[in-house]
Amino acid sequence: MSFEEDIRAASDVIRDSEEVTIISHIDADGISSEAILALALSREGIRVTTRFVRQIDPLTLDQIPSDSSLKIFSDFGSGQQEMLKEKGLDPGRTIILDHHVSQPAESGDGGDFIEVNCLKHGFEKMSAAGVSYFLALDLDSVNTDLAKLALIGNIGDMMDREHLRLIGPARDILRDGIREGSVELWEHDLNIYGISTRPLPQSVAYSDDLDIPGVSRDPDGAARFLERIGISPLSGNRWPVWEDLSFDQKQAVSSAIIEQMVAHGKDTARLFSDHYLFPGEDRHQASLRNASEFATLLNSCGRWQRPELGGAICRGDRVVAYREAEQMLRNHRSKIREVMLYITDTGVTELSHLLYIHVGGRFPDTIVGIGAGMALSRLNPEKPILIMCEDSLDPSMTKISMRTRPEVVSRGVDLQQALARACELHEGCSGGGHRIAAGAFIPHELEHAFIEDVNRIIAQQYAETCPYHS
Ligand SMILES: [Mn+2]
Repeated sequence: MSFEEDIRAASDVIRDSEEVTIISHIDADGISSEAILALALSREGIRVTTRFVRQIDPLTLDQIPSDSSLKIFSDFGSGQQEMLKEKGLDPGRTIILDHHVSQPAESGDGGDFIEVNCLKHGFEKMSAAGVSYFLALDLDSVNTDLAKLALIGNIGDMMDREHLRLIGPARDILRDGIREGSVELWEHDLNIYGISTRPLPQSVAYSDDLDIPGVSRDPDGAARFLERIGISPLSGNRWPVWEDLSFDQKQAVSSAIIEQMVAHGKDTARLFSDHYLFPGEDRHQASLRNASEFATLLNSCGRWQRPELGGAICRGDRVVAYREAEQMLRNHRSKIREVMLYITDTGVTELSHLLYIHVGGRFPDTIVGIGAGMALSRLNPEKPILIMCEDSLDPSMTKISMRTRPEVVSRGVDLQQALARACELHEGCSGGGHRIAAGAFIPHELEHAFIEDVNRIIAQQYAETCPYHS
């Protein structure tokens, strides 16, 4: 069946239902995906209840009511079909909307869930929010106003990072958003994060993708660099954000950065990327004014066990939920900074093909991966980083998070595959994710062997991509 036919099969079942339970993931993609589904289904007069969970496992599956409602799993489920079957979910009354690698039961028993997975149709650069959006559109073409939420989910899952723009069906969602008026595309703009909230020197200094001599990882150097081109703090000594600059000022900054990079022989291939702006959002609520910062806000809600707060913001709450989420975002940022500083101060252990560190129970396991990603740009960005911590739900288990950079992925490294392969070698391990960021849960006592395996598998990945590499 084609992607469209899979969508149609799912929407037919939904139309015939009076009551739906959505089970969604707690990250930005899961939260926006849930909001798209809940809004679209409510518009059809369907009663919706939602459960947000961190991952699908026997424990979280117990939270799902065993009533007659249609169950929709979003942002997971494809890889857990056997478990869903074991838990007694009726395949004919269960829809899976996912974009992760599908693992139907080997017996062929259990692969009969109603599944819409864009990855199966070759759409690698679309997330669950994208799948949910196309489903919403199939229910009613009026749902194009949900395009904005779909973009947030896609950006939250970094679907734009490899090509520095959205491609494929995600690009069609973007077109809907622009046509509908809620989205503005800034094409081929400077590849920095925080264009609506971050003081410019910070934004330019901490771009993951740019290596600008004298500027990168040095906000003071970045400030001096900007002042030389005539960009200076506004009144009250506050630096403008990228969004505040005029077209000419942006041109001046971009040219100066190119000049500086070229003069030092740096690769400028990742200098520009697309930005997705939301002009309808208030400037005083700047973290909602572009897709990547909006996604960060949703992620922080999920990571601090308040996904429903993110859900309320997706549904339009700009007062109570927004205020609380902003507070959470501030806390989120300072905690991630603590993780990052802990990693850089403590130092990592370096193996031939990865860096690793164990942070024990010092930090919430929901943010260590992000902290590791931030630390990576200050360590040896050539190698992926693997961070371990205690699993908050089960202290006998270790949670593993891995992060790397787009250049490393383009050389053949696939973290999702590396962790999945290592999990196959040991009992009681489970893992998943994406090429650039992935995670796993393993029994505490396997840590050492597991890391050695991951290191060896990554070495193999390099060898497979570049067989003559010495
Ligand atoms: Mn996702």
